[in-house]
Amino acid sequence: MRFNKSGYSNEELLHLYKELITPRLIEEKMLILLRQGKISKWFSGIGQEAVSVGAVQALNQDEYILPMHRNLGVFTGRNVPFSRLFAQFQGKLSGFTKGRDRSFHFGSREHHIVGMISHLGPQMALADGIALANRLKEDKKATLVFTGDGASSEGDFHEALNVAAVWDLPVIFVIENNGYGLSTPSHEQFKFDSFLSKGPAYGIEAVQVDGNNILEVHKTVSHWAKEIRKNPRPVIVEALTFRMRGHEEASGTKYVPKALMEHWAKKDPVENYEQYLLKGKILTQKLIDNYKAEIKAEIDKGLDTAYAESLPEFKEETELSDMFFPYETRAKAPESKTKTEKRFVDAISDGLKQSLERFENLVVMGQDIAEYGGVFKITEGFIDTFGKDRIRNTPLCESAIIGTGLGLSINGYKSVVEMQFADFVTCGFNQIVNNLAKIHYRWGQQADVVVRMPTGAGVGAGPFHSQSNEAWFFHTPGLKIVYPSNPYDAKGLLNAAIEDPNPYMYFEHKALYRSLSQEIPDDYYTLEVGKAQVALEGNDLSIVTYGMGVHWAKSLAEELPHISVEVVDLRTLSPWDKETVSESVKKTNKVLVLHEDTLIGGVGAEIAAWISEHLFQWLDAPVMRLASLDTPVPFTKTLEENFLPQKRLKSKVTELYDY
Ligand SMILES: Cc1ncc(C[n+]2csc(CCOP(=O)(O)OP(=O)(O)O)c2C)c(N)n1
Repeated sequence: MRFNKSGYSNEELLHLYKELITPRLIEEKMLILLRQGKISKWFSGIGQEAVSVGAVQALNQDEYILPMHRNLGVFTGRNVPFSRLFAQFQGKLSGFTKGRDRSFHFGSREHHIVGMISHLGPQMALADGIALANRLKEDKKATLVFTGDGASSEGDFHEALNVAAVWDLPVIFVIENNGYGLSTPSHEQFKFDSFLSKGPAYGIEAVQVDGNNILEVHKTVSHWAKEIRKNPRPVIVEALTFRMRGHEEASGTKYVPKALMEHWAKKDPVENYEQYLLKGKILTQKLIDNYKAEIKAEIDKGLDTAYAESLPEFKEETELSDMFFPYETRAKAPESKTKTEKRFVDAISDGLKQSLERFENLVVMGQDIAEYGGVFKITEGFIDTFGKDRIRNTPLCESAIIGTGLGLSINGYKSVVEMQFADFVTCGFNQIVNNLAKIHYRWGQQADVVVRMPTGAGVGAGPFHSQSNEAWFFHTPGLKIVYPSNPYDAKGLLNAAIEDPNPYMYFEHKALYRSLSQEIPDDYYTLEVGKAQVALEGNDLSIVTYGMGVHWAKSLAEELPHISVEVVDLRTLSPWDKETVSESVKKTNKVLVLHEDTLIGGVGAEIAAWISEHLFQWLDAPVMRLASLDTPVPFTKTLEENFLPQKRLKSKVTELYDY
């Protein structure tokens, strides 16, 4: 291995040496503890330390770095106290996740580290968002994210690189190519020889380094960090390296040919650098001994502190309240009383525009939303007022854009992400349910992102442009869900969702966009999230519903004047308003839960179960449900009309009334 120390002082060379041996010494200790059964799982980075250490040492301390599962050197390089690091590994309170997530699955804003989720690839889009925030602030910072060669097969890899390329985001994508993804060798993972070919493919630069050579890694990353701070753009750095131990300790390395192991053993990053420094008389055996003694003492001290701490006590209230960034939603009244008749679609547009005026750090992203104004024209004309930096046309990649939203949030921005149709959220599903929804619970990071969801059927658009999919998110702890049924609520709830630094799914029914108008305040206002509304008062029975269901219920009530129907519009699905529902059920003693989404496992199932359990003594009839058929949404009018529940509503309500 050839080292080139030109440009480095002896002090710098020794600093890198010390940084390089630190993760190695920690790992050696961890392996002993693992054998003693004192820790449960360990993902070893032995053999790969020069990549993490070289990279983290090349960045400034206030630049974000996004490590994966073998990047211990990033944490030691950012001076994360050992006691906290070990407490984290042991699931203790003084770690970073209050015992809620394991190993390296955490971030720390203080250390400008954003840890991974198990799914690997989604990490890369977060780097895009962080870098976008840096670009918008013009603060000349670089961001660095790691990925393995295995994870490069995930769609997220492609999406994140493509977005970074198109938007010239200052991100260093370090691909640690260690030849295997768990047991799968590279030739079964991809068909190309080197990640260098990915550079031209994305229209960006790509370089390759010997990932076991600390000076080469450090020099290359330093060079590119300087370059992209000055002239923002992404770069791929492929680091060739090798994992000397099993994927995780229990899985072993039997699948690795012996000769390959021996080849890489000779290239050990720590030993080679040590020998180089010894030969050059920059390092002495005495210094090595001193360094090692000092680090080992620190490790032992950190371990003692971590072991002395008991496991966190379970407090249900804390577990639940930590799901969200603490924020109280209060309704804000409009400043003046002036009102204008607005369609549903215009109310959303109005709210979004006023939120953009109010929050200078709000960025709106979506497909075709800039010059074109979005397929539903909600952002029409916005670029003239707010510019293309804040009203961003995105490539066609829901996952990367939602991940970018989270990255923006980490770096101080708010975002609204428009799904062109709610159906397409499936392509960004992982980022929503595993990243946005869980990040605050895991390590206290807010996800200040609103995902706008043009939803619903009745427009002859078939199975992939008509779905109601709120139940997928309703089942996921950590998301707030609002679903307005009228223009007034649409504007007030959108503003409220944007103000709140927590993740929101905002459902807007396409069939209401241009069919429903109402006088709404001209000024900015918000509505309280989590509050239902009695949309129609009645005494004989309650219909608990939301969205289009509110309109079906109200028109049926007109059709059946002999039945006094009460309609409860939930407006917010997560959290839903149990109090208003209870009051209504206690008054009418009969209840139908109605929604446009399909029946099985729908939102109505939860509400009906809750009513049955908690209001049983108030009921004069079984809790009934009505929803769409359990099929995809059909295209042709005659089929779609009968798929939807409206045609069955009259007989269901009559059945309930007669019970
Ligand atoms: C989406 C997803 N699929 C599968 C896994 C299981 N898994 C964890 S790590 C890994 C291999 C990753 O290989 P690579 O990206 O090369 O990183 P390395 O472990 O070699 O450092 C696999 C298959 C996972 N964590 N996430």
